[in-house]
Amino acid sequence: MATSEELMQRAVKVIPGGVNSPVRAFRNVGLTPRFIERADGPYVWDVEGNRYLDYVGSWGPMILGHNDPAVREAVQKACERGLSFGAATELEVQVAEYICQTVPHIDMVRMVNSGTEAVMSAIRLARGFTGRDKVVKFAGNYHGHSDCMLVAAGSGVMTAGVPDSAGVPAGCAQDTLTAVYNDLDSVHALFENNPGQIAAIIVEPVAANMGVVLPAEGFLEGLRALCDEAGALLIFDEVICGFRLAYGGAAERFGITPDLVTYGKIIGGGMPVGAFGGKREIMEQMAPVGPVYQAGTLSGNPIAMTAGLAQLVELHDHPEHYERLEAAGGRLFGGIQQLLDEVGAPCVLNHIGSLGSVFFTPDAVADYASAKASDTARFSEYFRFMLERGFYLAPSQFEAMFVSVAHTDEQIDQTLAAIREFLHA
Ligand code: KE4
Repeated sequence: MATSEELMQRAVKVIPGGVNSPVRAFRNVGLTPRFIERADGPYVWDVEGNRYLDYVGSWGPMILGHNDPAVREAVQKACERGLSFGAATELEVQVAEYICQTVPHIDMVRMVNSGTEAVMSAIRLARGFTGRDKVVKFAGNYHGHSDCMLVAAGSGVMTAGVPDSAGVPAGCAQDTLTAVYNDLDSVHALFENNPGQIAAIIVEPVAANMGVVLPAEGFLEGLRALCDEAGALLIFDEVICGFRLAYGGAAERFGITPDLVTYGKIIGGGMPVGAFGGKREIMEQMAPVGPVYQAGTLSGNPIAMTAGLAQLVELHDHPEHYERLEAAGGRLFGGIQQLLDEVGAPCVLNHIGSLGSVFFTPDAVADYASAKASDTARFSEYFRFMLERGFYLAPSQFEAMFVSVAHTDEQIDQTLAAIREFLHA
């Protein structure tokens, strides 16, 4: 059996950085990534047979735990009927009906293959529906890697965005305006400076890509009001929050109705699925009915739909799963907060439900600037300490811990014991 080191030496020769997604390279923590060979329940095993309690959960999809029997058996059966047809299927109708019947703010939905694709399509739809070009996003929010979302704030918050990646033309960035998360004045200023030009605001209703940052009291309500006032659309990017913070996501948890919502991760049950949905009058602008084009060879793929539907049905029909997620998250994050208080550690913990992040900074983290003040070297020590003791955390200060239904109280207590040891080391 090859080791992770050996596999990484081979991988870097044929895959850029040895990985198919940069964060997996463990560069932020200065380690060779563990090559994972299998997973079950709350655990993953690397190629050397080391077992880890998994707090990444494939970055969110594995909310029921890995290898959930309901999802696995449905997929195994579906494979016998063929993997992909590139044609309309009854299953796609069932999935769309299920989502529209169970998520109040969705009249229509279109399936795609990733969160990036869902966001890219929703932005194009908002621009097509409103006839406007500009979009507001927030520093520290990540919405996938489509050109117009890889944008940083311009020199002043009022100016057009600047590319946040090589290869993104200024022309793609100039219509993306960047505001400060939890700062409604910064959003209001953009509307003032771009009257009648803003198609949409896109926001992570609970941010999880600068680490977890919760919306301040009134923040989401303020965005809703600003959009209503300006005739812009409010897009909730629920790729992480969707079906996690509640079955209806952050929209349900915070009681805010977005015009469009994007999904990924959980909606696929571990298979590559994204989706965007919302009000009928908006969604009917999509081809082939309306003028906004979007397409995908594997969109609505029968195996992916089978996995996603099995997971959504399991979550929707068993509300006790959400009770467990809240209880498990409360035990873990409540326990971590207690440890931080006990030790007086210069750390801040942000958490909600089964999502949370420990920031290695003594000051409150409410936006990107305060998140970036964290001591990433200290985070790396924490990450390595936990990995060596069999706890698999996201390899970056600016990601989240994901708790699943499969994590037991005993495993959570073992995690807390390891964190206590680290804080006292
Ligand atoms: P994907 O294209 O990776 O399926 O989704 C993009 C995306 C969109 N919106 C939000 C709020 C997201 O968090 C993501 C992707 N999340 C990251 C983890 N922070 C995926 C991990 C990775 O890039 O490998």
